[in-house]
Amino acid sequence: MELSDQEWKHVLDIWTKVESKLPEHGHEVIIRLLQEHPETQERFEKFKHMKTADEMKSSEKMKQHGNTVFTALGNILKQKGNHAEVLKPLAKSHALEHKIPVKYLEFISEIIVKVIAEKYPADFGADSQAAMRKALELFRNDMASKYKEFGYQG
Ligand code: 6CQ
Repeated sequence: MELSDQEWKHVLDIWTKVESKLPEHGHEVIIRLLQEHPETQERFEKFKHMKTADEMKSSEKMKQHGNTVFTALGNILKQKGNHAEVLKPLAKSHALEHKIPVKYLEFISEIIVKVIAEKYPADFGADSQAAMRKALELFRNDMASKYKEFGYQG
């Protein structure tokens, strides 16, 4: 799977907007992930005790994790598909240490697109959304093949 130059431009243009509030948007994605897919909450030692969305919203630690996940994702997207080197340590930790199935990567991808669409409706039209979905699918596919190299079926 490949993205055209135009598709990468869509992805990176919208990402510039996301970067203006990177920790906040990342924080929101985590809250939505844990609320919509409670099984994912079990994977986070630091967050699994949290019971309400309000508790999650007021958590500075969760906001820092929002920054972590979105900084890493931005670094990957900016490689425009040539992300093997950046992906390898991430695939290794998510396969062997955190044990994150590909299904959970699908959950988070869908939420990322939804959250960006809500925040930037005027700048994230159908073409940009389709391009972002494709970039996230490429990311997931490459994570999944690295998972297998590390012996995790995901
Ligand atoms: C991740 C995901 C979210 C928030 C933060 C990280 C939503 O406390 C800790 O040390 C956390 C260890 C950890 C766990 C349990 C961790 C580290 N992740 C998870 C779980 Fe990942 N992650 C995901 C990404 C897909 C877009 C990206 C870019 C990313 C980055 N991670 C999960 C999880 C559970 C359901 C998902 C779907 C997921 C996806 N994650 C961690 C990172 C980075 C950069 C790091 C720290 C370095 C490392 O590799 O451990």
